[in-house]
Amino acid sequence: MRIIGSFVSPYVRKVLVALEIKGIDYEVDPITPFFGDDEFERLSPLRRIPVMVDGGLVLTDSSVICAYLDEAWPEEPLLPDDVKDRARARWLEEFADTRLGDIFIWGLFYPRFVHPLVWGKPGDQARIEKSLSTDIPTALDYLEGEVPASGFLFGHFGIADISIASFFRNAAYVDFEVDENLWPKTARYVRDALAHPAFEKLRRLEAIQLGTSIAGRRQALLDAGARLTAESLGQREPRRGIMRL
Ligand SMILES: N[C@@H](CCC(=O)N[C@@H](CS)C(=O)NCC(=O)O)C(=O)O
Repeated sequence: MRIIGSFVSPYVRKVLVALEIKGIDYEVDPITPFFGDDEFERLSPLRRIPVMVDGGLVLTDSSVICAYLDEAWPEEPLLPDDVKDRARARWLEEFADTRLGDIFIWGLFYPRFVHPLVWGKPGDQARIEKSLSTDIPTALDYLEGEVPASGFLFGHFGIADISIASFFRNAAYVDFEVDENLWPKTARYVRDALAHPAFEKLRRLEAIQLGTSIAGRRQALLDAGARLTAESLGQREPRRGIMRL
């Protein structure tokens, strides 16, 4: 099982948490999508991460990959048992991937962190302002009505919890924390979800990915216990994405 994509991507993290929970062995090629080569583009026609390669099966999109993992390895299920709960879990996964992805990644993490790093100039400041003043508060108001006061959604830690929590890790990387006076249930829920051992294990690897120079990164990740692919689909020069940028 090969996962292509940086440890710092919320969508890659979602897949890796699912693999950890299910105890499936995997190797990572931790590339940033903008640095993917021609072979990456062949595997990922939208030039997006994560990509999963399992023997002859190639999948992109974190939700499609997690659904495959859950069907092929049904132990430690990611979805709840009840059919209506399953439907709601899928909706919250979709809400997280689409809306939280838009406001926390494209509206905050990308312009504050990725854009200056990859393209060498500041990201869209007006977009950051709009995210912080309007979009993020509105999404948190919604989540505050959805998440439980204790424990996780639908009784056990699953795909909705993983999908939602993953975006708050990236938010924290660009100094955003949920205000517990305004959204106390969400603040507690996110804190507890990100403290799950699978998220915690990955956080240590993310710290290395973020804090180590490119020259020493591979060895530092290996020393920390990451299993990396022998070959990488990364290249030196960035290319524009084809979906947005
Ligand atoms: N719906 C996709 C979204 C994946 C996604 O947007 N990944 C980002 C990295 S966090 C990416 O590859 N962006 C590059 C681009 O859009 O060009 C999924 O769930 O996997």
